[in-house]
Amino acid sequence: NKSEIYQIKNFTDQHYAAPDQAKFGKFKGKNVVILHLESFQQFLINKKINGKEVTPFINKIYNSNHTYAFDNFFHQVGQGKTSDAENMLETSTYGLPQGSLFAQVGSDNTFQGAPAILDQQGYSTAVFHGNVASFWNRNNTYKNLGYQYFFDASYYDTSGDKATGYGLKDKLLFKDSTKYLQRLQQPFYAKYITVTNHFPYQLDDKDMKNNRLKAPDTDDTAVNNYFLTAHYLDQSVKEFYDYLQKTGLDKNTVVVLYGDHYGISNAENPSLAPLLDKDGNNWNDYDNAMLQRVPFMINSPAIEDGHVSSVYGGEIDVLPTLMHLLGINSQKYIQFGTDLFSPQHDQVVAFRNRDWVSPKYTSINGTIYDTKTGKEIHPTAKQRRQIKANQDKVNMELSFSDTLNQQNLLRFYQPEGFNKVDPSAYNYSSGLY
Ligand code: GP9
Ligand code: MN
Repeated sequence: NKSEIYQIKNFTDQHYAAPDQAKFGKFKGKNVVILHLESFQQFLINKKINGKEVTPFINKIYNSNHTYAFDNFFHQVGQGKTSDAENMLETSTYGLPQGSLFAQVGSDNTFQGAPAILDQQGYSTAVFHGNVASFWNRNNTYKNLGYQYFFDASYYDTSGDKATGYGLKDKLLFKDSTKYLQRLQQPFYAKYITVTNHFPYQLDDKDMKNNRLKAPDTDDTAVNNYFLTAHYLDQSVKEFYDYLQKTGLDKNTVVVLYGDHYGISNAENPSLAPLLDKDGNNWNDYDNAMLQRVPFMINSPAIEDGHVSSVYGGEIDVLPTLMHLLGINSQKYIQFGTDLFSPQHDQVVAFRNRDWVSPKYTSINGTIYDTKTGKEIHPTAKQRRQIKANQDKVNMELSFSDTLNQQNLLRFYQPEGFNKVDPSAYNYSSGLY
């Protein structure tokens, strides 16, 4: 009901983390490109297989002094997978305990997320994705998020060998969408959702021939092929960067790269383990949790002090982080994440099932581990208090987020100066002109 929204706002107010003033507004007015790297896990970064880097181009970005990268950044998705990741990044609220938020409430929900916020700062907004618009109910949800344009499969030639299971192959997505991107009014907020590095990790014969990486030979075919499609995705990203550089767009653009969720499941992790110099025969819940790390990078020529930060965080934290970099105050919004660069950033990372990771302790299935060593902890009374405080916060934020979205409570909350999204304003089949 209506009064709960103030309780929730009170909670997010108490957890608000003020921006680091040195970074606030650093990218004001710049274009933003979000590169959603499908099923891309952190272990791929700087990884060599049979003597060759799996993702040499993305590694270059990761290691560049023009990049703020994170190596303790976790995905936090539930059953909604890609769509949960999208929801967290765009709104800084969690997916739902069951199913996909996009699919369950996306058609009617009130959102106060990135596309609408940036639109109201003068940005044009667009999504590029090579699958059909109805997948994950994106066609409806994006209207409520306030996306002006959605270039789905119908905008590209996806015939014959141009697509794999989930749509247009990534290299073609980047190539065939430039004609739309170049017509977007600047500054733009553009999201690319890649698909080729998706289970079952298939490349056709031609792409296989162009793939110089030799797959590992574990006992699990999906694990082996994962490295090949990740390598393909890396080449796709490079080709897109070549375009940005050729057109000069790179100079006034910030690129955010992130992995949406795991590509290798917990059941397959023991087969993956030897490639990560770990013992698959002594594999436990803690090991699975540690593999939920995904890349998060912010790359721009405007960054000169880039480095890899070991701050703990997750997808829920992206929106306030990005808003602050763009010089937009986040305080009046209801957001469950906090700015990764803020000294007050909360490093307890909630998983959708209420497990959590923090720099010191990790709680999985009721067992507490030392995050650094992986050793099980039998906590002292003092440690128990800290662990309980972390767990309480995780429970509270997940249940507040669920109440907010399941009851569509943002319809009762109007941040000052923010205009409510009118979904009927958008028609995605009419194109740009
Ligand atoms: C489909 C793609 C895959 O359009 O985004 O979604 P996933 O299966 O990863 O949730
Ligand atoms: Mn996905």
